[in-house]
Amino acid sequence: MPSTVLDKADYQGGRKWGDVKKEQAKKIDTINQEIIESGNYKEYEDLEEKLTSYKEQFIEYDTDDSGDLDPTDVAYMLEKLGKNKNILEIKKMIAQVDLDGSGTINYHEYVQMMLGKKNSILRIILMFEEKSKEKPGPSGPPSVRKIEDLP
Ligand SMILES: [Ca+2]
Repeated sequence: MPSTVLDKADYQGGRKWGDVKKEQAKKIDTINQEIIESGNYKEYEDLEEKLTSYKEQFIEYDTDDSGDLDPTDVAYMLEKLGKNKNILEIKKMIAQVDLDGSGTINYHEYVQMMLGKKNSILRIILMFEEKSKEKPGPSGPPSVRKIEDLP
């Protein structure tokens, strides 16, 4: 429910805050378009759909709208996913996907983390979350794994 999230944010946080989020969404839309046109990740049939959901996640977790996920943002993200980690663990998780060594995760790094070949703890956690959303209810295969079991 992307648009309602933004609308609601707009409504609650006042105009300026909503504008910042919209501006960010626009920027990421451009990046997503470039990614699609680049032909990278073309093995993913639902690439556009995936990128849209990454955009929404990224904007949601970038709590200070800096354009990067810093350790505070990642802590917030993990907390929302029901996983509390200490700052050292979080810094280690970021380091696994921080390609430019900035200590934060920008959108390019986020996409690379989710779609690239390299595995990381953060990716496993996010993928797990994605899967649990995709297959709701008893029709899916029985799941014995719990989010608590993840590293
Ligand atoms: Ca970085």
